[in-house]
Amino acid sequence: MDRTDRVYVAGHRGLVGSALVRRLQADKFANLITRTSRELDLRDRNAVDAFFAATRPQFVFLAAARVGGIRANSDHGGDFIRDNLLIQTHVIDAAHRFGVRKLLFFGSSCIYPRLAEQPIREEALLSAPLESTNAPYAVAKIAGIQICQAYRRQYGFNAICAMPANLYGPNDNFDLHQSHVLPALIRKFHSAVQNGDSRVVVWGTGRPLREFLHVDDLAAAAMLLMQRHDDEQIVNVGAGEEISIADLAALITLVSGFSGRIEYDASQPDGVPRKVLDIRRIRSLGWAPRISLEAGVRSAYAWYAARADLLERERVAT
Ligand code: GFB
Repeated sequence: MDRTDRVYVAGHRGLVGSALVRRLQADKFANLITRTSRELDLRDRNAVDAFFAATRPQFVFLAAARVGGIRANSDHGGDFIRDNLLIQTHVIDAAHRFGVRKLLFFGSSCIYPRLAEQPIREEALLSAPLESTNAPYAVAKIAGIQICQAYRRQYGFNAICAMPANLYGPNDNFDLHQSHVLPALIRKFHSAVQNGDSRVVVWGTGRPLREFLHVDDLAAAAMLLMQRHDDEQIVNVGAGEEISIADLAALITLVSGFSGRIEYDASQPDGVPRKVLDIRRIRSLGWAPRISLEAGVRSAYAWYAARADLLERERVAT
């Protein structure tokens, strides 16, 4: 991939897509192609074909997806499986038919079995049952992997797949019903400090273990995979470290300066008990995570704090 190549970032306003755009711009890529979902609905096959015919991208980062946290997944499983199947089928198929040289598809660590051996190796895929709270989303992402692998074998299409851990960073979704735990807790603790509240509610038991990767680290990994990985084997991208939800809440307490108490709402689901990726494969390609969880949480908290009022006004307006 060269600085003059036409590079399409699908989903450029989202957490992953916006990190890729920042990285590509910093690396002086001059021909980036982006479309908002209003300009181009990737669930519409004819619109996707027309877009590829008109713009002829040479490289594609497929970061467009319907994503959300544990509640959004369990309450809207139909939307998650339908939209993701449509988006990825249309984009991968059009990329193949319109001569794209290489495509990178982003999956998720939730593709792995609920009780996979930890740290989770890539070979664990499809070896045991999935976690029920996000099975529709996971099945869609697994289908995306299979499409990439089948197109490589049948058509020689160079599609590769990255499986990130739980991501966070700028342009995350801070909506409390839709979001993942890290942005949700940033927002809850920030608002408690602002309002002088004495308690913050954290969902579940606090015991589940999760691995959080700053999205700028993922963007660096994605660039490396685009340059160096031409293989059907999927590649995990994680921080290689795990933390309990209770310890994450303690970290955000420290960062926010909150001095009240934390209450656990056990009526909310815990999801998988543990989810940490084996990252030996991506490490062997020459990548390592650089942003520590504490530094990343501090910067994500500052990013949110600087925009909290604006984000709230936008929410009320929509
Ligand atoms: O990040 P999260 O929503 O998703 O939740 P998963 C992680 C853990 O944090 C769960 C707890 O045990 C939640 O109960 N938690 C505590 C909270 N407080 C909160 C809160 O205020 N909001 C949220 N959202 N959680 C997702 C999948 O699973 O992981 C997706 O559903 C995707 O499909 C994503 O794969 C990476 O890590 O459980």
